[in-house]
Amino acid sequence: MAVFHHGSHWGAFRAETEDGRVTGALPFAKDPEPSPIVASIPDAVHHRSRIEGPVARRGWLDGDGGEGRGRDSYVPLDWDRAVDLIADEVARVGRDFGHASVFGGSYGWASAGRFHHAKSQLQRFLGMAGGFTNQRHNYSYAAGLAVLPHILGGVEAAAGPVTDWPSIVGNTGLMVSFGGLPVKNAQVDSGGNGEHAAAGFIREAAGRGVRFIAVSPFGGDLPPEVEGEWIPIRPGTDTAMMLALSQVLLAEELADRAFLERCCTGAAAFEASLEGRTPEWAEGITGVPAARIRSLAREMAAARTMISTAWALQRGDHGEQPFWATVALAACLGQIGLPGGGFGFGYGCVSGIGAPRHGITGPTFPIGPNPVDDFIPVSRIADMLLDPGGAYDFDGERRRYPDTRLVWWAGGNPFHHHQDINRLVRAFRRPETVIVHDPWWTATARHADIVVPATTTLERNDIAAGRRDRFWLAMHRAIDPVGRARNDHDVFADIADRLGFRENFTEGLGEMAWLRRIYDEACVRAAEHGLNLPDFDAFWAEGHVELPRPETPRVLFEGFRKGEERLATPSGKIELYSGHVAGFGYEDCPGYPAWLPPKEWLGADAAREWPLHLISNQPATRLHAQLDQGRVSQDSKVQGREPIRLNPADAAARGIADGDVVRVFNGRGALLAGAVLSGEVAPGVAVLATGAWYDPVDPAAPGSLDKHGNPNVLTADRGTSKLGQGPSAMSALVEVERFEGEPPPVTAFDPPDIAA
Ligand SMILES: Nc1nc2c(c(=O)[nH]1)N[C@H]1C(S)=C(S)[C@@H](COP(=O)(O)OP(=O)(O)OC[C@H]3O[C@@H](n4cnc5c(=O)[nH]c(N)nc54)[C@H](O)[C@@H]3O)O[C@H]1N2
Ligand SMILES: Nc1nc2c(c(=O)[nH]1)N[C@H]1C(S)=C(S)[C@@H](COP(=O)(O)OP(=O)(O)OC[C@H]3O[C@@H](n4cnc5c(=O)[nH]c(N)nc54)[C@H](O)[C@@H]3O)O[C@H]1N2
Ligand SMILES: [Mo]
Repeated sequence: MAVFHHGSHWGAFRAETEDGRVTGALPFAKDPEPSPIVASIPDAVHHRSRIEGPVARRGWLDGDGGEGRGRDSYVPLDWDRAVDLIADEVARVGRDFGHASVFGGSYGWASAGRFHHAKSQLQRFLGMAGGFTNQRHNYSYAAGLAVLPHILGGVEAAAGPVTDWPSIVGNTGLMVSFGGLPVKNAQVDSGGNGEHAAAGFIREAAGRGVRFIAVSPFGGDLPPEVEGEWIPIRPGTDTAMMLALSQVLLAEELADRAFLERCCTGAAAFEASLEGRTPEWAEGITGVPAARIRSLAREMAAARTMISTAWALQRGDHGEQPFWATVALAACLGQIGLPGGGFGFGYGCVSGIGAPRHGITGPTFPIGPNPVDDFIPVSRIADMLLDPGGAYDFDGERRRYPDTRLVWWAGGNPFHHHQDINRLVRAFRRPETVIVHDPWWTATARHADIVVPATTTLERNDIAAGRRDRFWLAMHRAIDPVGRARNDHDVFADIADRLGFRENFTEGLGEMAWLRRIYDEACVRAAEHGLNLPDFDAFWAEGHVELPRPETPRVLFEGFRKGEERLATPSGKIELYSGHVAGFGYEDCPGYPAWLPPKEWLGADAAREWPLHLISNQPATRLHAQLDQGRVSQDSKVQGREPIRLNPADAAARGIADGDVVRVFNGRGALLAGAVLSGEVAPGVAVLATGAWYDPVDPAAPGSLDKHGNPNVLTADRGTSKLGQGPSAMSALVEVERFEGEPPPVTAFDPPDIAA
């Protein structure tokens, strides 16, 4: 048996191998709280769902115009032919339609390794091949990324670094979290995660007497050890509660008017907009008793209060508003810029939000320029494909969708991440060619014309270095490539060769030379911060480098509060009213934080037909759709289906028992899931995590039942507003019924038909 240092989004680990197979994944000794999910990695590496070799879709070779995507069989290719076909397509589309017709946004988490990062490899390649249409922002907090620059002059409050946990542990009295502190999510961080510290800091804070309150439709969003208070709320209504809390603070003269005057602009307009926004008004919307809203406002004013709002809240209709209302509420409390006070977005949402760290950028692979400057807001992918040339609004601009001919994805899974998959299926039939690189036969790979089998991280050397993590991790190659899989980089280098720019793409460096170079460049940045790190050979042999924790806790907006810094907003202050946003004239995003009812919520007319609000949160047992084949995810399934959590009263009213297979449906689609009854789910709410692989009963039938439980067959494909155009997955109403009869077997992990 041999052992290899390795890193991943789930944490650092030591891979054990025997006879060329990965047999185990043991946690990293310096990680205080390793994630159990790493145990799934060996299962996935050798799973039957791996793509054995390059293939082309039969209908595409026959010129079917895209009709057969998602249900066709495939023809095996040798690598030379695959590379030729791809090179010819890029050249043809660029020549005949222009490079904006190549869609290379390729959103997705890919793997943690910074060199073999699939999307970066694709985008570097496409930049050199003539350019591509890109995607802007992310599915995580797109509405926040659009609105926060207008309010705060930047996005630090959501992307980090925020006020760190040591500042909270040492100073906070009360932490009020909208959406809770979902530590299940702190098992991961993008790009690598040597230290899982968030849950430990939360326990330490509780031990020091910090009181925790979670406002959420799901009681499981606060770790039980902190013995916090759960205030159930109707999904999608937090803005109303935040406005009412602000109204109480101002009406009862508990607000810090000096702070509002000195550090904010638009406080008077904001206060005027709160006319009638009382706790009684908010109770009718949120379901939270008016008396509790009023008493909470007083408790918040009496303590050093940190407000945390989960990223999830802005993933809904008018998702800009809960973020803006959070800022306004914190401004009324006047503790922004004080240790342990103010607000932050995303505590608990990934491992590194609030983790103490230096601002040193770790090793990164250079992407290079993109000669095409066109982009779409990240989640407008189906709109783009269905409506070439169509006009839309985005953050003050009137834009048009490009005419997409070639879609190329490496390192992402839109048939996991995008809303309204049945619409996406139609959209994916439109382009002339779809190319997908992935190690596994995901639903996205099944919708491709040319499928490129990528290695997994264990089949190559790399470096993980999460931007929010203190560790840079060596990822040692542990086994040979499985099947005929190849590294994305090597495939792009070969395509570049056909197109005449291999040297430019590789810079004449091989894998290890690249790792050495990007490590050395990061060491230069570290030295500028006064840190002298070991040289590459020492790092590679040791398996990791640890950056020390900074000595002083970080406080977001400290310098601004002290008057040492201006914010990059037009006023230089926090904008509770934004003349700029108001000037866009968007009815769905006015110039101040406002309660605008979502299209789908429990107070909408539509709730008479679809009476349950579906929360599709992040899975505790995997990362998105990654590792769904592994033991941790598989052990959580109910009769092979993704578990859906229902309130026992809602289940009883429908004759549903724990462990039943249920059909979940609305006007957009239907799926099967396995019922789990839980008093932690507020009445009228259903919780079904994302990430079960999409598995239609009949891929040829539009809107076919998904046998496995991917919530995105039910979610709506609407932008959050004209400002952010972010994904609004959390605004979806559904109905649930017991599924009668023998449920069809799950076949999501079986490869499609491939000709012998
Ligand atoms: N309903 C609903 N939908 C959501 C969300 C939600 O809360 N609710 N959350 C949204 C959010 S925040 C996000 S970030 C997205 C996540 O969506 P994605 O990031 O697209 O999801 P992943 O499953 O992580 O997809 C990454 C893909 O990269 C592949 N991959 C890994 N390593 C490599 C490699 O080396 N090479 C290649 N070529 N491929 C590789 C993996 O196999 C996997 O298929 O989902 C969004 N969708
Ligand atoms: N294990 C694991 N961890 C992950 C991921 C994963 O796939 N698996 N994905 C990672 C990614 S890409 C991201 S962006 C982050 C996302 O982090 P978040 O977006 O914060 O994660 P979610 O789990 O979607 O939502 C957190 C909680 O918000 C609550 N919530 C939902 N809607 C509402 C609402 O209207 N009001 C209130 N008050 N609460 C609401 C839900 O109960 C949910 O459990 O997670 C990251 N962490
Ligand atoms: Mo995300």
